[in-house]
Amino acid sequence: MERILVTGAYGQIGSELVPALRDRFGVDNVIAAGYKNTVPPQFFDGPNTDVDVADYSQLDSAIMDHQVDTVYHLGSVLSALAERDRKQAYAVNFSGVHNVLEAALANGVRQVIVPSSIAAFGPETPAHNTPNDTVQKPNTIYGISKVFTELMGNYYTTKLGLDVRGVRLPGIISWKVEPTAGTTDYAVAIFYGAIREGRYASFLGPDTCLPMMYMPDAVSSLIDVATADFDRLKHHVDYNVAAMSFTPAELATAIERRIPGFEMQYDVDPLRQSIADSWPDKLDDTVARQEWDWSPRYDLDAMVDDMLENLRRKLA
Ligand code: AKB
Repeated sequence: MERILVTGAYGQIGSELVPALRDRFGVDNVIAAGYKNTVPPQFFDGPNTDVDVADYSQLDSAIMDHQVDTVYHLGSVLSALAERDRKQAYAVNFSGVHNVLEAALANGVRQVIVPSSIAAFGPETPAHNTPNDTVQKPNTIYGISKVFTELMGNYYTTKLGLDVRGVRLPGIISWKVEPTAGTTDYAVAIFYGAIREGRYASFLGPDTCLPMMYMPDAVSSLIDVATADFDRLKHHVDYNVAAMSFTPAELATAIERRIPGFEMQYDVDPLRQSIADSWPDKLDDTVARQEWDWSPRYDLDAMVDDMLENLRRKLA
């Protein structure tokens, strides 16, 4: 039986991954771990705990106390905040990953799932149809931590026998919980601006093309890679997954088609623009399709329709 611990459980992805895992594996078998957060009411149906991933002993106790055999490690400081607070980024993104892997090994955990990101690529990476296996060399703290995560995960799998898996997530678009501190967050904030005020000022320039994905596909990518047949996998923590790529101007046009009169302005933030400029604009995900049948459901139009419908209902 699966006993799953999810770190970063109350964040943008955790808030949707935990219910999906509870549906599939039973509410009592999925332990949501936040850090100094009040437990959101929608998590009251199952077990919750408080874990600082930068503290090995807290992870060790949570895994032991709840007899965990699988960890989804989502706790992470995102790209823009990591540039501003390198100390916190190091504690969470480097020590946190190391602690999770060591605590998993020490307690006989079967599997660890940990997302990487498009941030694991850098300015020297081919930006168009970025291959799965190519030059990485990111120039951000967050990106460096994701390369560290990929390499450590692959090491623990091949050398130490812990089954570690992960995908390189693009910017994630969702309506339940707003992301904070990322570079791709404009693609969520724009929907709030469009519905509330009919306008939005983007902190990325109009032609900044980035890979993006709608939340249901992101949740599927994590569960699908976790449940894939190990014998088919030639990679472990470093799978490109793609769904759509667009610029702020293209997203604004798609919204304007549904909300006539929507006004897009640009108020570029140099920090986040420079991070975005170092990332690919479109990933080639052939390897994930071949090794575990990855296939996304949402393109730009399907995502915009679904976002507007659900966010209008939420904000009404
Ligand atoms: C960020 O913008 O930092 C994240 C990511 C692409 O990993 N959404």
